[in-house]
Amino acid sequence: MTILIKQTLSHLPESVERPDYDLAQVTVGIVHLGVGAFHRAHQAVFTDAVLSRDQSWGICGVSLRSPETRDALAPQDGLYTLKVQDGGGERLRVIGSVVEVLVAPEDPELVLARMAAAQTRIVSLTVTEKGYCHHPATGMLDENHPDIRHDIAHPGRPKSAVGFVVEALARRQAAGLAPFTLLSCDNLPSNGHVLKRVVERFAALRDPELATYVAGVASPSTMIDRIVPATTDMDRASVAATLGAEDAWPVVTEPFKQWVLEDDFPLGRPRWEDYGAVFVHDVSAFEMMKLRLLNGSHSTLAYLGYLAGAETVSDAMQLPGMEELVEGLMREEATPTLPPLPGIDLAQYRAELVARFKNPALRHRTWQIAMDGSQKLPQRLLGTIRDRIATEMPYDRLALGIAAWMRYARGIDESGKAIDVRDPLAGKIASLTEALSTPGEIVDAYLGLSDVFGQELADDRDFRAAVINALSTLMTHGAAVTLSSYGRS
Ligand code: CS2
Repeated sequence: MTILIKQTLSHLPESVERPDYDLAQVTVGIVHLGVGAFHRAHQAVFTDAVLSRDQSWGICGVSLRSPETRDALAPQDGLYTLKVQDGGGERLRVIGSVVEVLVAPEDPELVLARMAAAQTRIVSLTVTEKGYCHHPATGMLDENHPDIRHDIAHPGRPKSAVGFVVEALARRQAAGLAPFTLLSCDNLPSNGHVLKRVVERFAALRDPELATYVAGVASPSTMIDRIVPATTDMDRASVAATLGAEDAWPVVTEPFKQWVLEDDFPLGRPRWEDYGAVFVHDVSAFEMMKLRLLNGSHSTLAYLGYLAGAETVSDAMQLPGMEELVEGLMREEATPTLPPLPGIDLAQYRAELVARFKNPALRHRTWQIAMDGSQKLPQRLLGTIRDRIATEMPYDRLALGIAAWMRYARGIDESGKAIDVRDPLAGKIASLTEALSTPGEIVDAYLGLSDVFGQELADDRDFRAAVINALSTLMTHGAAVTLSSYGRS
């Protein structure tokens, strides 16, 4: 079978959408750090649409670790297929906006050169929560992080996203260029502020003059939403069958997509609003809505679902009691903590979320969402719990989500089998809790992780009691039985 390349575009079936612009005219305007499936199913798609009218916004994607994406896309002229699917069917579209993929560890110099080039006006990031090398509980740069220490010692050969951004900014300063706009697209509250704070601190550790330049960088916050499971071989086979050409790395996603951004791009930006993005003055209320409703319930259902034997989110939604738990968590516990969102119908948003989670066409593994809980739970569940405590309101379902993470992250499932826990704190958690057996001891060990819980929450006796209670139920009855108690009687 032929492969997906520029020359095969004209032979694809008519139903497949493809770039309607001249790929040869596209130049790089954006360098994106973390060119994974999420970026390729979201920002790269909005940008692809913009390229029809303005070809100066091509994307240079950078992988900070592995060469896999580059190895897949380079032989395909950067082209890949987006497969959008739900129970009602599927649509295929070939995306041409990622014009180049670089692998940072292979050639950090080339990555820095692209970032420092005058034509690069935006550096965007999807590097996941842990990629910010910050303390999740406080948002401050973790100055002892091994990659940060490395990048301070070797600024010209960085490893971390923070190190790349600051070195590229230093080169722009030296060249007399204005800074690019930084655009964090990760699931962190005030992601632009978090990013700005860590890069400013890192720059200050390097040199005060650089810190002054970095202080002037624009770093708008964004809320970004689309569910994008990891691509499987089955997806590859099904895309190839429809295309009549092989695509080494298509991405599969849902029809829904949302992008809300603050409009602060001193060097200009693509007109993403022409294709559905929304520009607002302050994005924080939207971020909070998404993190607390979508991601908070996503994590809760991932831990409980995994423990109860559900491989995917849609399977987990079929477990007796799960839908009621998720609905109750969102409506009764999380929604009252949200700031006002004029023009947003939260009941409709929640109903849409439940339908998205139930999308049977997406095989989104609970294991995938369960990753990096120590980095995710502070903004997904713990902030909500803090607000509930402050208003003296109950938070049983949120506490169950935390307890389910604690049960999961110890690394043994309900039948005694090992769980492949992926989390920067996995080793620490295993060694802290290994010898413990009672829910009280286990919860206390976890609460000692100040990077996750901070001090105040760890000291809150009612919170401790609520989590112990939930963990004890989980340990005694298992996740499936615990969940079923939420079912409608
Ligand atoms: C998920 C998110 O993996 C996870 O932790 O909760 O990636 C989620 O699918 C996206 O935020 C949806 O926009």
